[in-house]
Amino acid sequence: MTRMTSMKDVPREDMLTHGHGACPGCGYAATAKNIAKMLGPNTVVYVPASCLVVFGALYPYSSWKTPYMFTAFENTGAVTTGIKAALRRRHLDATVVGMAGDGGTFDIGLQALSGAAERNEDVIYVCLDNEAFMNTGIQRSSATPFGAWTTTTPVGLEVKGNRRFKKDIARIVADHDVPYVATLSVAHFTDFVRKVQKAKEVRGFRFLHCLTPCIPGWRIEPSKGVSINRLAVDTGMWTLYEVENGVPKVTYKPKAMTPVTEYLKLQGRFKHMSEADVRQLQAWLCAKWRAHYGEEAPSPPCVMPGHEEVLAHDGDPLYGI
Ligand SMILES: Cc1ncc(C[n+]2csc(CCOP(=O)(O)OP(=O)(O)O)c2C)c(N)n1
Ligand code: SF4
Repeated sequence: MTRMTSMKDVPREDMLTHGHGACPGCGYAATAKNIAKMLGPNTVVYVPASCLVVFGALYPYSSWKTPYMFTAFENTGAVTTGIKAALRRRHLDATVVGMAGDGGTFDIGLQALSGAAERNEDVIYVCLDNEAFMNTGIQRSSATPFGAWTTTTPVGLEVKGNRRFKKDIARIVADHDVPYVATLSVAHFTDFVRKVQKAKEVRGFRFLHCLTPCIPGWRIEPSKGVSINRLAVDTGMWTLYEVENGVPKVTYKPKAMTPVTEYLKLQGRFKHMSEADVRQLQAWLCAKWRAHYGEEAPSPPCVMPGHEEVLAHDGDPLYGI
């Protein structure tokens, strides 16, 4: 089968159309729209509680041109499974996709996600990762990066922002031995298109993990989302890879590692970070760089401070506030 590899091959018809209520510049909306466009009209979409449920369809209005369903927050894996089973029962064939936030995926929906992955259900699970529970007012999730301000990881005298490092959800899902897992960025659009197309073709459980900048949550300029996505890859905050039938492959490697400060300084959520915290985050990225790319991380920017001091607390994100 011919694969689409560039912007001009993307279908013109939108499945998530104009009239939705996302903030201008929302990376979540751009990603959902492009994925839905490539999956096409023969698709059933499920969205759990999240920004997308609010800006995409509030009864009696809807921006979806495909059949669309919403029930609850924690069950994307279970509901998509049920939709696929119902279609099969009626001898209908359609792509079934669930599009959930990071809170609904990394945290509250993890059990249903793991169940669907373990059963190798024939659905696509998309995680739109804006690195916090944005819809309810910017609370931390286990996708929130180290150092970020959120309303539940505030900036106090002793602790400044989130103390935990981001969970690697794509690796967790890949460890269920599913046919296809990939990480996506809209700033790398050819790679993005190819991965969605592959997910559409493969049968069994597919997981797409997408980095989606949030304007108020990241405290960024609406025009900066795509460049921030690109910087996320260049600094190692986001790695573009796929795992197909258990075989991992990096799909894009930056020529050089950009210091993480370039990424942090565009976003208000990091503006309080101390030099020690920035060094801590840089060290974590350097370890990640070695793990993903199988090569020594460059020095500079890689300098290793001690890890223990900052992580040695009782697990309460409000500790020390
Ligand atoms: C069981 C349950 N707990 C809490 C909520 C309230 N709630 C609705 S949306 C949301 C946040 C969703 O966060 P995320 O999945 O990251 O998506 P985003 O808002 O960032 O799009 C929460 C906590 C709910 N709807 N159901
Ligand atoms: S709050 Fe963030 S994720 Fe939600 S619609 Fe606005 S920009 Fe998009």
